[in-house]
Amino acid sequence: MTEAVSKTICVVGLGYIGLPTAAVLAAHGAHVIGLDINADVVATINRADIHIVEPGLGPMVRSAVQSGRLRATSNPEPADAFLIAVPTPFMADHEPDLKFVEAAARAIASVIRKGDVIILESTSPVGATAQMAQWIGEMRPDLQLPDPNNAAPGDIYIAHCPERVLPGKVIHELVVNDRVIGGLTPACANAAIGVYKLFVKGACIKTSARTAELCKLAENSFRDVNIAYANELSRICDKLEINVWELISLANLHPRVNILNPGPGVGGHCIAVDPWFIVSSAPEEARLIRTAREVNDDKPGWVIAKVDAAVAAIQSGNPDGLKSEIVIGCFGLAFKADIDDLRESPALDIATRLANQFGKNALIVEPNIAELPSSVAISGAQLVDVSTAFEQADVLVLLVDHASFKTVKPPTDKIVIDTRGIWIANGPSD
Ligand code: SAJ
Repeated sequence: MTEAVSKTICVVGLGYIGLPTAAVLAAHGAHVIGLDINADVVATINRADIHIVEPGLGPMVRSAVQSGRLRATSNPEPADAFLIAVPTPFMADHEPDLKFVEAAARAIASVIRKGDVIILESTSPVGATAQMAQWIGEMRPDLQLPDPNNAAPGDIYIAHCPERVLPGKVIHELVVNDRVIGGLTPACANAAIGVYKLFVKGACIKTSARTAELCKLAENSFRDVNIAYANELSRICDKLEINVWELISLANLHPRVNILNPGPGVGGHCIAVDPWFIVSSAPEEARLIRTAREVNDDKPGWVIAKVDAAVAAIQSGNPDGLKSEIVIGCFGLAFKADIDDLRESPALDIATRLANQFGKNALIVEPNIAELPSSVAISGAQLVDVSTAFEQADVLVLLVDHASFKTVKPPTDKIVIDTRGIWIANGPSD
């Protein structure tokens, strides 16, 4: 892979990772075909528009489409390289579900030509890249697959290069982050490096596909374990009546301590999911990783218990009052600050449970969405602005540290449950 201008790259899956990657590749001179099964997504992109919120993405997609360097389709077309960025969720038993990877691999198989590079970017359990190669091989018995046990080169190159970008900073991190590039064979890794060199300014580091797979899972599990520590501390502090935010800021003065922030739980399609892929591969060994997942998954229930206690306190102060008159304000639905992504969001989980209990008396403030999700019980709640919730709610539950929430102060006569530590003071001021 040399000149970007002569290369056609197909990005499979135009979601939170695929679309920015497609746009960045196009901005660096590649001809990009975006492949997605969703006709609405394809139509939106071909209108030079976007269907997700990510800073800087809109203008980039617009110019990529208008310049003719990016085009979306639902029909696989030949390309020099294929980057697969489809979801890898888990099933009810926490086992990884590779059905979207399989569908993507089978979809592109018929258009793969000798010399093509196929890269799995989706976060995957160890062995998934080899499995993907097998699916391609089943569809294309005419192609010699790369084989780590066979010195002869394959007809195509297959690699895993996990995406590592932080939602909210995707456009920047796509270019500057280092990439771990794991080939089924060293030749596969080299070919994949050629693709990333088109747009990555960070280092492109070569390894095996299996190591790259576990590397990504280990990164996100590291963060999950550390957030679990913060979440556990917040429960300990609550029990001991100590301000956890003050405690953490004091502990972090130690030069080798860096405790993360407690919250309402851990969300997103990555950190709340990926550690389970390690647990599933090594259940006996992954004890800490499993416990961290459980600690973080328990946190929404703990927040609900706090709301229940606040409601009980209001009722005990007003025995004639009806529970149905109590109004709860939930601030934030996204899985983290300043994005619109609700996937695996603990805030959405908590707000949904409160909507189940309080119906239209559950007021939701989420500045990044125009309407409440229709598919969940939360639709019985009301989407309102900050001042309405401040005025009408008896209990204010801060769930997401959106920038716009940091600049407002809740009324002092309301009960505040601040899961992110932005409305409560850091400790004694004098
Ligand atoms: N969170 C806390 N406390 C913290 C930090 C985060 O409660 O101190 C919560 C957030 O509110 C959110 C969740 O954790 O609910 C995850 O947020 P995040 O910002 O830690 O991570 P993601 O999911 O947005 O992105 C992560 C990143 N991985 C790491 O930082 C190791 C990113 O680099 C990956 O590319 C991404 O996962 C991914 O796609 O795998």
